[in-house]
Amino acid sequence: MDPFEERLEQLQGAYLKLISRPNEKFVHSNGVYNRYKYPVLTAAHTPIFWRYDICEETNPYLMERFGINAVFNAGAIKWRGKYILVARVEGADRKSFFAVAESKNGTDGFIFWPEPVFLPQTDEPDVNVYDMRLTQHEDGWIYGLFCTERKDPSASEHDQSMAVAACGITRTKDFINWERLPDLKTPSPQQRNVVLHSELVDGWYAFYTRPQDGFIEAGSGGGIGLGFSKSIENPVIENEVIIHKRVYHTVYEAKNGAGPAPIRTSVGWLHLAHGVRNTAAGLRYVLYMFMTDLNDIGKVIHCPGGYFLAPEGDERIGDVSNVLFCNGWIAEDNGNVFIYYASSDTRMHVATTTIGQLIDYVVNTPEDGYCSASSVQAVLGIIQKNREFVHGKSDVRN
Ligand code: M1P
Repeated sequence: MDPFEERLEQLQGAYLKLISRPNEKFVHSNGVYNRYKYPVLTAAHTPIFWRYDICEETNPYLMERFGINAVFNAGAIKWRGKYILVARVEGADRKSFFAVAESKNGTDGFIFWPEPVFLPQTDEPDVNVYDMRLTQHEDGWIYGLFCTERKDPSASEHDQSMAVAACGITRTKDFINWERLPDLKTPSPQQRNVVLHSELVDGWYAFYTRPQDGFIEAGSGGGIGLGFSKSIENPVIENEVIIHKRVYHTVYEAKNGAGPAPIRTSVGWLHLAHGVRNTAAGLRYVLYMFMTDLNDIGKVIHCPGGYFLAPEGDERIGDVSNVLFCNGWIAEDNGNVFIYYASSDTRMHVATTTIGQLIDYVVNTPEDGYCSASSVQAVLGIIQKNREFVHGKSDVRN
């Protein structure tokens, strides 16, 4: 066989094997969710015809012409019966863009649509875009809020890494045509991890924000904020209130940020967020949950202590190791929930659970007592309850 043809066949065979591989739910679970054996999206899931010029005349060695480095931090939505991910695709050139992938069952078989998203620019073109949060809004549009990044105009010539992060906004009805709206204006110098609430609040658009002083450090930006804008076509937040702040010696002491748009349940809004702490090995990103009041979305009514999901096994390793990040989940009418999370800024995974389990987790997991003695009290509480159950009422220290 012609070596070009042979190589092409090899590439296509490996790709088809990858996208048709059934996923397997791990039997072991903490009772809150189930992880799956294989990532649902990786760089290798991107179509061969994005990366290779498959014409023998112009690419006789069948070389990769456009390298894809990673596929991660995807927004998620169920649309027309399909599980849709709008993934962050990062090229070998470090620039990210968005691309839509769909699956019939939500846990495997994700296939990218033929072309990546063509996102229009604003009057002030951005350099990098990433981490889209999708919101099916009650106004009828599907919004995608993402981080838009530009070089810091105040950076000196010898500093080529200072950047300004802001919240970009786009909307669509078909995931093919995307209308770009002006970037969100807020009192904070920079913003990342901004999420649009799915309902209007007294006629206002509600945004979860993450104010930050600089590009990396949250600085005086105290945590996850909430702000309102009358208009989405000219989005301006005048006042930003911190609803879930960073706290010393928690999993979110260095930074935190909202994940996907919260899910409405009968008892409150379920939030999934990421928390960051610093370690000798660098930053560690985990996912944690909290719940806000149905009638006052700025009021946190439950917050389990500690993390909900943390990097495990192979998830620990990647371009930015020791990171879990989530900006997409899907809640179905039957109560099933698909949590799409990325590991180490490299690949996408799924975990499945139900609304019932998430409510139970959020309501009944002990809150963080902010000291070791409280942790011991929490464990003693469980031990005491188990003793009562097994032996009838008895003192915990017997
Ligand atoms: O590298 C980890 C994550 O870092 C940023 O998140 P945050 O602003 O909360 O620190 C983002 O760049 C995110 O994309 C990335 O996964």
